[in-house]
Amino acid sequence: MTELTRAATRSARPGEPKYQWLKSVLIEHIDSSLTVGDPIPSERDLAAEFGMSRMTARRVLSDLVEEGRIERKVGLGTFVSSPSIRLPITLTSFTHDMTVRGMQAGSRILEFVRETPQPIIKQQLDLAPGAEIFRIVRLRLADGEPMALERVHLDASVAPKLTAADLEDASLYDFLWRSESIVFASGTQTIQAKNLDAESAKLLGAEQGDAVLHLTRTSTWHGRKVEYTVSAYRADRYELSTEISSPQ
Ligand code: 16G
Repeated sequence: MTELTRAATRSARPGEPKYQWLKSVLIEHIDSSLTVGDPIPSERDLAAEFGMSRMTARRVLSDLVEEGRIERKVGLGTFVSSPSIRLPITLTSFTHDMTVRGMQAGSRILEFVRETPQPIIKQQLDLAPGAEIFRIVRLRLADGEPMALERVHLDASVAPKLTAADLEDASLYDFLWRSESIVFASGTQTIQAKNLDAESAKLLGAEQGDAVLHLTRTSTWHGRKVEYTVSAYRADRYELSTEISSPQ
């Protein structure tokens, strides 16, 4: 008897439909005994072990795939998948978004330079001639795992004392608040689906061509555009969510 069938026998409820029974047993087994990447028994093994039709076992597995609990890898089998992180579309920081999910936010700084911006950035931030920016490229981590690549362009005049050391595993938005009393109150954000290039894929521990959520954010402080950031979030780990309301 496998660990799974032992758990199933313990939790069997008389009269419960087989579909429901297998689904709750698998969810309980994934949550209590398995971790991301562990294999799930095949539809044929489940049907034999649980004394049900393959069609019922297939339906349960398909539902769990749809719910993001497990994933099928062609030719290899079915495995426990990483749960998606639901991100609200608000003006919060990466550190905040991970902290409220009980995860430890981190950063690897790949570039930190103060420079005269490219014309496109100058235009995005409405900068005066001669103005400088901080261009900061960071790999963002959650519990040590690469999650997103961020390219921040920050109007240097609002935080002239900022150094790379201030952002070592630390929040830019926290620094702006503590050091300059800056809190972004509004902005715009656009979201596109893109595929990873080879270099970004390597940094994110993904494959070239994998899907990413490409987010572009402009953040405003006292009516002034201060931050223009382009980020690539791993599409296998994130889903975006927003409140919706009627147009009236
Ligand atoms: C988020 C923002 C990014 C901001 C960063 C600050 C998106 C798409 N981007 O990742 O614009 O610079 O948070 O994070 O949401 P931090 O305060 O943790 O450094």
